[in-house]
Amino acid sequence: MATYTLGDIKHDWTVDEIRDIMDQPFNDLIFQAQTVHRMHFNPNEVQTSTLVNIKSGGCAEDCSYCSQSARNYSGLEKEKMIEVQKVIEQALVAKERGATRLCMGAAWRNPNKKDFPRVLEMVRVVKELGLETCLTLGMLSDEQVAQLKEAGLDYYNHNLDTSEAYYPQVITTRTFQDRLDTIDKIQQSGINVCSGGIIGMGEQHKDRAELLRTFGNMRMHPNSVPINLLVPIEGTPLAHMKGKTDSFEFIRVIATARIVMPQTFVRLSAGRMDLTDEAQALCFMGGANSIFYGDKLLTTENPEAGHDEMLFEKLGIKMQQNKKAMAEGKKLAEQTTELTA
Ligand code: SAM
Ligand code: DTB
Ligand code: SF4
Repeated sequence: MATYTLGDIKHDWTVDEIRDIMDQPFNDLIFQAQTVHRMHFNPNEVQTSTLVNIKSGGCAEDCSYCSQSARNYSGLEKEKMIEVQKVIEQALVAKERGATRLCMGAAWRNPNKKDFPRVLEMVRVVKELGLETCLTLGMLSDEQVAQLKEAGLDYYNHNLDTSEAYYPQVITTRTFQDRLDTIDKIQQSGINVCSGGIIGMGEQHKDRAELLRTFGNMRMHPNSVPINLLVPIEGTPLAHMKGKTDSFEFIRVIATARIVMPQTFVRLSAGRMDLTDEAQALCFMGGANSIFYGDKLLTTENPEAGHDEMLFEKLGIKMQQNKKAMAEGKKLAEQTTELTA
């Protein structure tokens, strides 16, 4: 018997409570998750973020899922950081398609001093365009966090990926505690935290419950929790995991995240190429209310924007509106002229 009320914001989850939620009959789980979802959100609205890879490949970390680690043999070329102009171009496309947030990712263990001013500039110009800004750059110094706050960064993404116990099986060049420390710094600065995980790396059911417990017991729940289905990439140590994850298990994790963190945006993230439209619809029923939107993730494919629009249409889902840009009343054409002049 549950000793809490569904929909309450609580920070003292036990792993047994989370497993009881996750393991109940599928229909009961989806019903509970949808009930909680409706207490805090419009059930027919989904937030959309578009990814831009601002620095590709050659990363010093050894994340065994990632095409961008210098230790993996995915065939991805190491590239220099892209120009601000390129970010503007991609931001304009994302905005025109209706995305509300631009998430800029870099294949770094941490940003270096030389590149950082350009990152700050990217935050400023994307904000100018009326999009919300998100960065994911690895670990940050206190000074860098303060500079990002000053530049007006809205969100910082820093995933825990898996349970503390399974973490060393996936990454050895940093610890779970390193990740928690960075998240804590971001949270203290007042920048919104986006932190999630990956399902399908060989972790067990209990590791997924443990990961959700870590998020659920944070002093403040992350503002958004991306749940990624592993994209198995040739040349990475996890390439053999292709086709190994049951989509119902993935949907169970999404629905459990919704119940554990009632006010958090739960993002149906990487891996949608391997999920049917019906499986994705079950994720939305289970309380997912955010996606990565746009034809590409960082280095791999994502469903085409047009396909997502068709799916939303079939489900009667509306994309969350870009209220900031609308309030400013700026026309895209005017901004394009201003920023590309
Ligand atoms: N280097 C930074 C870091 O690791 O924090 C930012 C970029 S990194 C690519 C962002 C996140 O993408 C990772 O933490 C991981 O959760 C996710 N990711 C990377 N490769 C993935 C894959 N093949 N499948 C699913 N998720 C993946
Ligand atoms: C997140 O949780 N997933 C995104 C974003 N945050 C940075 C990245 C997914 C990457 C998938 C594999 C690739 O495209 O390289
Ligand atoms: Fe580097 Fe991030 Fe990829 Fe890990 S996930 S190898 S830190 S880019």
